[in-house]
Amino acid sequence: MSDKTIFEMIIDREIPADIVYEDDICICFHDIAPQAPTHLLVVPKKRIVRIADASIEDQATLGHLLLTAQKVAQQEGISESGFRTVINNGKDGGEAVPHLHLHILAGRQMLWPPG
Ligand code: IU
Repeated sequence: MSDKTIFEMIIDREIPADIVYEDDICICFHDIAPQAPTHLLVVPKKRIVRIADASIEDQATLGHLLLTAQKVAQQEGISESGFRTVINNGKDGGEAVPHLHLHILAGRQMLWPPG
């Protein structure tokens, strides 16, 4: 029984995903249960469990996730109309998968406060 997260299995191509971008540090693919017309996840290849568990050694990786969101937003044509980035952390934050990931949501008007 593998103790990999579902995202590590996607990174290792053990399960399929609709991948739109990949480099040495992260991968980006469409969320399987989209909450907006465009819903992408940017996932570091290094398994940082959640933002609360990140350390100073992860600083470059964390910055890379945001710049990847910028790049993918341009690539996917959602940069001009706008998009939202979200990181869910822990139970009250709505985290379901214990492998850090940045949501990119776009294609409809986002609301505030969020649900
Ligand atoms: P969360 O921030 O941990 O709540 O987000 C996990 C996301 O991972 C959620 O939006 C799921 O729809 C998504 N996801 C996925 O894209 N593919 C999967 O196989 C599984 C979850 I499991």
